[in-house]
Amino acid sequence: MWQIIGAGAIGCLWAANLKRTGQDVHLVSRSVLLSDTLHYQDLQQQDHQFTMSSGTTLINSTDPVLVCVKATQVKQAIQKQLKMIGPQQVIILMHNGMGCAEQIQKLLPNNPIICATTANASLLHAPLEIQQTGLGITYLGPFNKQAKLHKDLVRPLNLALANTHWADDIKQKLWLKLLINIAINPLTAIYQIKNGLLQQSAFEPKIAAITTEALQVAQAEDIHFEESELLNIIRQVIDATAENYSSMNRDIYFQRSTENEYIGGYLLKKASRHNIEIPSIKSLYQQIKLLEKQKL
Ligand code: KPL
Repeated sequence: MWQIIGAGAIGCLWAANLKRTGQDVHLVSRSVLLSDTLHYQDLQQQDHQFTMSSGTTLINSTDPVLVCVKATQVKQAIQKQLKMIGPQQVIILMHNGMGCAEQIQKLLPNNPIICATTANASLLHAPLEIQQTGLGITYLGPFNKQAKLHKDLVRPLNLALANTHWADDIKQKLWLKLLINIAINPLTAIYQIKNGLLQQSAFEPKIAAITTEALQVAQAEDIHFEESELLNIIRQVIDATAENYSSMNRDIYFQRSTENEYIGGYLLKKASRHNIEIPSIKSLYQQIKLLEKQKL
């Protein structure tokens, strides 16, 4: 059985596709869900319904736990389930941004911790009502040495959502996502625009400066990308998601807290450790912080 913490767009997307492929799922949400039916519309606009086991706590201390809450909520979500989590239970963290695995390792020093990143996209229209909006690649990889024994978990996950792979170099994959997120998310949130508007030439020097700074930090962390290649990837993501609003854009729009601390904030912490100045990223970070405060 799979236990999924987080009944948001990504948690429900995995729940639906695991159920679709005959796998057992228990969904853990922050508050009690009023229905036990998960409504799922796939990319072919086919509607599916699944009867879900759900609750506010995990139901066993052995089956793997897939954590699909935002970076800002990961620590709290795990703390809430701490008594239930067994010493060998696998914890899979799937969210934007970086820095959560270190927090969870402190809470659960002996558990296998797997980090994951997905480019699958879905929209949560209402509780337990989702629509898949994009197909993408998912990587899982070990954060600690205990996790290296659990490579087999990708098989059932890949059955649920194709293009799910094990990556021994998960750190590289997470950094790539971070570098994409830092180039797209804060700008689209500050200017309240769709990703596609970043194609305008006015944003080119901004994106270039952000990328150069972020790459300096990556390099200091022994993560290497070719700058022109990375800019190409960022452009491709902007084109592929042109009609979408980034997650940070939506968070600011709906006055929710953002993943700023785990994207720009993470880069700033690493930069300061290596004595690197990253003024463009610092400015984006501060502007997002200000926008977050304005909601109060
Ligand atoms: O991950 C994203 C997000 O919106 O959080 C994309 C679509 C890649 C934009 O950065």
